[in-house]
Amino acid sequence: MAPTTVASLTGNGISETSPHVAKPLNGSAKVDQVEDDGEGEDDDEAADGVVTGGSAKKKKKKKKPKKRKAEQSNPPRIGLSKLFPSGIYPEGELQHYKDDNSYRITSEEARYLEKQAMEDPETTYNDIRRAAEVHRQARQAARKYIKPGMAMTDIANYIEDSTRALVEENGLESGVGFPTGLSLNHCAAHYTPNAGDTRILQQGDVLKVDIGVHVNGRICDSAFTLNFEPTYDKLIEAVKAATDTGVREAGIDVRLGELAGYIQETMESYEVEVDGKILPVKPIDNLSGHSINKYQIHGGKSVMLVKNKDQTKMEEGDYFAIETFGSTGRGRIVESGECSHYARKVDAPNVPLRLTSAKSLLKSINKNFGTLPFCRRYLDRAGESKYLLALNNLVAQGIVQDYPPLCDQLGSMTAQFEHTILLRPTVKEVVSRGDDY
Ligand code: 57R
Ligand code: CO
Repeated sequence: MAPTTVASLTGNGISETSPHVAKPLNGSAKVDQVEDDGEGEDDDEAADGVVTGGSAKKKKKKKKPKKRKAEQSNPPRIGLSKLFPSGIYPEGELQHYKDDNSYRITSEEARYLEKQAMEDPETTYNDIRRAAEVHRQARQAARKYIKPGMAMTDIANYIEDSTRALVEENGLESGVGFPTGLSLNHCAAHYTPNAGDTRILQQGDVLKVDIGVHVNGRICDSAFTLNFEPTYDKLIEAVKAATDTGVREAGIDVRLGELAGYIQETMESYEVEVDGKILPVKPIDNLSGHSINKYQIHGGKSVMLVKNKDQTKMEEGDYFAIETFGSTGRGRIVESGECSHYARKVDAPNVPLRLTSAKSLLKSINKNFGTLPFCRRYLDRAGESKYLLALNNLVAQGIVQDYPPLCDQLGSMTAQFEHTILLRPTVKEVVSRGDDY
């Protein structure tokens, strides 16, 4: 794992001691230490049956209330504002910028800029960190819960019910960031069950779990791959390493085409042995990571997985999803199968809709999702029914984008890992890093 040091960002109010600085990432879900009113003490004292009579008893020294860590429930249902009464959420993993950008750590000007750059950065950072802590706690439970033999629909509902409870879902202020991706085997992205999907997770499946959480439109987008037998362990190891290379090499002024080259190099340095045959691990050359904007999952900058001539630079303040996909197949996806994923276009054309059902469906989409991605199950949940004609009409009018499942060739296996990173002026923060990946 990349070296991580929490540089003492003194001078801009973010000093070691300030609550902003994350404690080393420990296993258990991080929470604020909560005062223990000590009441319990007495009770259990009583509990151990020692009955003490009359006030004569020597004045017992009031024991200092012991700090007790409020734990997340299982399944996770405790809103994080209860576990972080300070309202301050932990910083992610900090990685220093490479040599030519190291001046940034010190220069007063950089920190001044940080202050000016965005509407109060601390608010934005804190929203991102709250979404990231929800992500860590929801996935921690999901990784324990998901077992072969389960229906994909139940797995989706388990994850989304956790996310909605932990983020304390509240309309467009906080909630699920996009449909829970549960793409299987040769399918790499954009599959989630629709109503009526009876698919069951199999022992030999390779499952990509892509979870999105947002707070005030700040989306934490992070994904991991699960397998339940060792055949494709090497494929998964390759993709985890390729994503960590992308995260480590990302930085201010880094060119997207070059970053893709570093990712490709790591990915292609692995091979997988399947039934005695050695298969190279290929980066999927028509999938990518992406910049993220407020309420917009794809912010327009794509980090491809194969070296290319894209001279576009990463910039100070950029917020990126670094995700890589590896395959034992062609290393190229095509759209295939029934569509579940949709999103209203940010710059949707304002065309008159003749279909009244399309008009009311668009109203519901604007009210419930705005430009955040959604899936058919979320329309069902919002009380919409018999909406397919209207939905396809909105797609045909170019108001809503459809995102069909993206799959390599049948028989191949694909894996994915993804982290969200924040290019702060002074340091790079891997907001979604956890002790799991
Ligand atoms: O991150 C409708 C969603 N995204 C959910 C996530 O890469 C996304 O196609 C979009 O729900 C919509 C890709 N890149 C080309 C632009 C080269 C895919 C794969 C990764 C994923 C899921 C993604 C992609 N495109 N947008 C974010
Ligand atoms: Co993504």
